[in-house]
Amino acid sequence: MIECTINGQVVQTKEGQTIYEAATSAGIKIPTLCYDERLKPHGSCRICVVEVAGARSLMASCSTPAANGMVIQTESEAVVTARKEILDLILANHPLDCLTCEKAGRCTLQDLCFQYDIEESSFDGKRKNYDKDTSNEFYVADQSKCILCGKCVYVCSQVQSTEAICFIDRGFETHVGTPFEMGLSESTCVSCGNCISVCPVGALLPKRKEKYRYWETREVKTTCAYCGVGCQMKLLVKENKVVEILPDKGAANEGLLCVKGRFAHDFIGHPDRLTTPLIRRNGTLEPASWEEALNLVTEKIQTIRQEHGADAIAGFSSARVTNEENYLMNKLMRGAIGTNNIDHCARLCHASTVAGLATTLGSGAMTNPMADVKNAEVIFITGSNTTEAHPVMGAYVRQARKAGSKLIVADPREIELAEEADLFLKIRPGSSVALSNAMIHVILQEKLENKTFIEEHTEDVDQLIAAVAECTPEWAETVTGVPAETIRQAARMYADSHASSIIYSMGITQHVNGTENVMSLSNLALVTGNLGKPGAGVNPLRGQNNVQGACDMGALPNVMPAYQPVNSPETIARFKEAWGVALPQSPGLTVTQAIPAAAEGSVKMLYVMGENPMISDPDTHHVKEGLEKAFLVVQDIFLTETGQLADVVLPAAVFAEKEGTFTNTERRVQRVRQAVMAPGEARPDWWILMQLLNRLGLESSYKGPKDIFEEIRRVAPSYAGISYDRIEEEGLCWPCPAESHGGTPILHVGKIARGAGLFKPVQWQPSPELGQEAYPDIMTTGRILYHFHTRTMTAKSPGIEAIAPENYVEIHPEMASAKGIQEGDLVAIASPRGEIRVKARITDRVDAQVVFVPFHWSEGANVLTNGEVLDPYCKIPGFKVTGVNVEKTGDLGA
Ligand SMILES: Nc1nc2c(c(=O)[nH]1)N[C@H]1C(S)=C(S)[C@@H](COP(=O)(O)OP(=O)(O)OC[C@H]3O[C@@H](n4cnc5c(=O)[nH]c(N)nc54)[C@H](O)[C@@H]3O)O[C@H]1N2
Ligand SMILES: Nc1nc2c(c(=O)[nH]1)N[C@H]1C(S)=C(S)[C@@H](COP(=O)(O)OP(=O)(O)OC[C@H]3O[C@@H](n4cnc5c(=O)[nH]c(N)nc54)[C@H](O)[C@@H]3O)O[C@H]1N2
Ligand code: SF4
Ligand code: SF4
Ligand code: SF4
Ligand SMILES: [Mo]
Repeated sequence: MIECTINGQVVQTKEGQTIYEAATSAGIKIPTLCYDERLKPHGSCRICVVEVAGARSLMASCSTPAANGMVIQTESEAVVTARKEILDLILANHPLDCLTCEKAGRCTLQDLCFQYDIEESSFDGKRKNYDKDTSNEFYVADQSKCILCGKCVYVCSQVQSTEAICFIDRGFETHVGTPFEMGLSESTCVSCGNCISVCPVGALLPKRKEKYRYWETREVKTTCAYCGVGCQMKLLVKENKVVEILPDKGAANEGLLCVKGRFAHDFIGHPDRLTTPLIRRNGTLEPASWEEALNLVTEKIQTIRQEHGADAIAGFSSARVTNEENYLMNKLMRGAIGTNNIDHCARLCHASTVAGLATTLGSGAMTNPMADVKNAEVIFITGSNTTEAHPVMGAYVRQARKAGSKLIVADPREIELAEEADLFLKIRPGSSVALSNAMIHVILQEKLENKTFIEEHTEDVDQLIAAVAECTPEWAETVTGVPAETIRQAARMYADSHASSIIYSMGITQHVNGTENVMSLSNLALVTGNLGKPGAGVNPLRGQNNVQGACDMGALPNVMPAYQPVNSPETIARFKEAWGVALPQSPGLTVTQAIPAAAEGSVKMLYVMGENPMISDPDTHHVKEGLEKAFLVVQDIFLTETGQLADVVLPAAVFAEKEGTFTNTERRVQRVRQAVMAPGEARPDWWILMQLLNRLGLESSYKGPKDIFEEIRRVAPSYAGISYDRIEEEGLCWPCPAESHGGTPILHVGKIARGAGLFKPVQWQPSPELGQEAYPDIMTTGRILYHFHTRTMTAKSPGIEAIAPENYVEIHPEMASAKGIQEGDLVAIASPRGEIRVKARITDRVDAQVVFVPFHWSEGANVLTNGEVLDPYCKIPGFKVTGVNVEKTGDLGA
C-alpha cells in the first residue's frame, strides 16, 4: 500500500494504481471523456489532468501511477483552466444542438460544459460535416458529433474484439468509420452496441421507436433473459415501458452485452403478449377468468390422477423462468400432484453433460468461470459456436487469444473462431469421441500425461489406456476427416501447457452418444490434470438464461433440488419435513419420453411452462400428435405454436415484470428485478403455481419470490449461503454452503467433487442416422446470433427480423453444383419423418456432405430430426446428425 494526499484528504491505495483509481476509490470524482477501466490507457482527452505538487506540468490522472507521498489537487485553478481550454477546443467543432440531441441528460460533454461554465467556444472552429451512417438496424453513427475520444474503437477492438470500426483519415478529417468506409451494415459489426454504450457524446445513439429524454427514465438493474452468460443490464424505463437497455458491469459480463440483450427487447411490452387466461371451448381458445382457468386445471389434475394415477400427468418446467418459479413447479409436480414426471429443455441440451460429468467428476456443471478463460494457455473449443451463441464468452476467448493464448477449434462448420484458431479441425458431425480418444492416445504415447495428477486424483486409468490403445490418429482421420498430423498437433498443444481449458456445447451433447462425448472430454482433462485450477476445466456452456438454475431446482425427473436423488431416503426425509407430504420415489419421464407417451396415450395431461416443443422438440409431426391427444396446459408470455394446441393457456409475466433469481452458466446466482407491470391479467409464474399449490392442498402463502428463495436455501445445500441481500450487487457462485462462504467460482480445487476423477472408457460408434440409402446427406442443426430458439422473443424486434427474416439451409458449393442448386433456390430436404422447403445459401463454411439448418423457424429442422433414437444414458436426441436427402425444387410444397 502507498499513501498520497488528494485535495487534502489522505488516501491509501495499492501500489501501481493510477491517480484516477486512487481518487475514485476515495470517492473523489475526476472527470474523464476517454477513460474506461477495461481499455489499455491511451490518455487522448486529457480532461482528467490533475496538479501534482512539484511536477512541472499537469498530469493525466488516468495514466499516471500514484506514488507514495504525492500531493494531488484535482480541481486547482490550473486544472480548471486546463479543462476549460480542452472543452473550449472540443466545442469549437461540436454542434450546439443540445436542445434536440437525444443524448442530452447522459452526455458527458454537456455535463462538463455545465460544470465548468462553457456556453460556447471562443474559437471560430470549423464544424465537422459527415453523413450519418444509418445503415445499422439498431444504431446511428453521426461523426459530426464525435470528439475522437477513441473509446468506441478501442472497446470494439480490445474488449468486444470484433474490430469493426477504426480511425480514418488524419488531422481535422480524422473520424471513426468502417474499413474502406463500407458502412456499418456491410462491415463485420455484430450490433452488440458496446461501442455506443461508451460513447460520451451523441455520436453513437440507438435508433428509437419513440421519443424519450433520459431524465424521464429510471434504471432497473437486472439479468438478461436470453442466454446463459447472464449479462448484467440496466433497463431504462419510461412510465411502464422499457425504452432502452444498457449494459451494467457484472463479474459475468464485464460491462458487455450482445445484440439480443442490448436491442431485442421489443417483446417485453409487445401488443401480442397474452393478457388473459384462455380456455378452449368448442374448438376455439376463448378468454376466461383466472378463477375459471385455475379451477379447470385443478379439476383436470384431480380427475386424471384419480382415474389414471399421478404418473399420467407430466410437467415441463422452464429454463426461461426464475429459480423460484422452477422450484415451485417442482413442488407442484412432486409435492402436490405426486409424480416425478418433471423435466425441461435441458433434456434437449446439456442432459448429456449433467449425466456425463456427474459420473466422472461428481458435478455436472461448468467448472470454471467464463472470464477465467483469459488465464488459459490453450483453449480447446469443440462443438460450441461461441461468438454466436455465447457472444460475451466469445469476446473473452478473443481477448485471451490476443493476449497470447493458443486456440484449437473442432467443429464441422467454419465458425467465426475457426478463422482465428491456431488449429482448426473440421470434424465430421458425430465423430468427437474418436477425436478425444486419438488425442489421449497421442498424449499417452508421447508421455504428455500428468502422472502425479492421475495418481492422486483419478481412478481406472488402466481402463482408459486400454480403451485408447487402438485409437491412433491415422484411424481417427478415417472417422473424423481431420488429418492425423493435425490431431497430433492438437493433442500436443492441449497437453503441453500449464493450463488448458475445454469449452464445449451442443456439438458435443446433442448426439445419441452425447454422454460418451462428454465423458471423453472429461477423460482428456483428467489425463492432463486440467481441473481444479485457473485457466483449465471442462466447461459446458449452458444455453438458456436459467437452465443451470432449472436443473439446480430439480426440474429433472431423477433428482430433487440440488441434485438430491429422488429415491434416496435422506432426500425423501428432507422434503417430507419441508413440505409435509410423502413423495414419489421412482424417477419420472423425460421431455423426450413424455411427449411420445402422450401420443401413445399413457400420459393424459401435459403442463408446459415456458417451452415451445412444437418447434424445439425432435420430430414435429409426432410432437403434434402427443400435444393434441393430451389435455394440454400452456403457460407462456405469447400464444406460441404450442399454445395454439392448448386446452388452457395461462398468461405469464416476463423477466422484466417480476422479481427473482437466475443462475448463469458459471453457477452464478444473480438477481432479476421488476421494472414494469405485466400487461392485462398476466401474472408471474410463481404466482400462478402458488394458486395451484393452494388449490391442490399444499398451502403456500409466499409474499413474493424472496420467501420462496428462503425455502430453497433450506432444502438445497449448495444454495444455503446465498441470500437476496448477499447478491444485491454481485451474484455468488454455488456451492455456497453458508452465509460466511464466499461462493465457489472454480470447482474441484484440491479435490475432485466425486472424490477421485473417474476415467470412463468410451468407444466411438457411428450415428445410426448415417448410411441410409434414401437419405445420404447429413443435416446438422443449430442457432444463429440474431435469433433465440423458437423466435417468440427475438422475432418481435424489427431490426432482428430485417437481418434474419427467414429460414435457410447452408450448402457447400460442391454439393450445390452436384445437385444443380444455386444461391436462393428452393430446396426440399427430406428425412423419414417429413420434408421441409427452404432457401439455399451456398457457402464453404460447411463440409461437402453436410448441410446446416438453423432450428429457429416453425416447419423447419425439427420436422426432420429423429425423436425415437435417444442417448441411452440421458435420453437426449441426436439433433446434430440427421440423415436427409437434399434436392432442388421449384415450389414451396404443401
Ligand atoms: N443467438 C443465440 N444464442 C443462444 C441460443 C440461441 O437460440 N440463439 N440458444 C442458447 C442455448 S439454449 C444453447 S444450448 C446454446 C448452444 O450453443 P452452441 O452449442 O454453441 O450452438 P449450436 O449452434 O447448437 O452448436 C454449436 C456448434 O456445434 C457444431 N457441431 C455439430 N456437430 C458437431 C460434432 O459432432 N462435433 C463438434 N465438435 N461440433 C459439432 C455446430 O457446427 C455448431 O457450430 O446457445 C445459447 N445461446
Ligand atoms: N433441431 C434442433 N432442435 C433443438 C436444438 C438444436 O440445436 N437443434 N436445441 C435444443 C435446445 S439446446 C434447447 S435449450 C431447446 C429450447 O427449446 P424451448 O425451451 O422450447 O425454446 P424457447 O423458444 O426458448 O421456449 C421458451 C418459451 O418460454 C416463453 N417464455 C419466455 N419467458 C417466459 C416467462 O417468464 N414465463 C413463461 N411462462 N414463459 C416464458 C417463450 O415465449 C417461449 O415460448 O431447443 C432444442 N431444440
Ligand atoms: S456495435 Fe459492437 S461490433 Fe459493432 S462497431 Fe460497435 S462494438 Fe463494434
Ligand atoms: S464516436 Fe463517440 S466513442 Fe467514438 S471516438 Fe467519437 S466520441 Fe468517442
Ligand atoms: S444474450 Fe447472452 S451474451 Fe447476449 S446480452 Fe444476453 S446474456 Fe449477454
Ligand atoms: Mo439449450
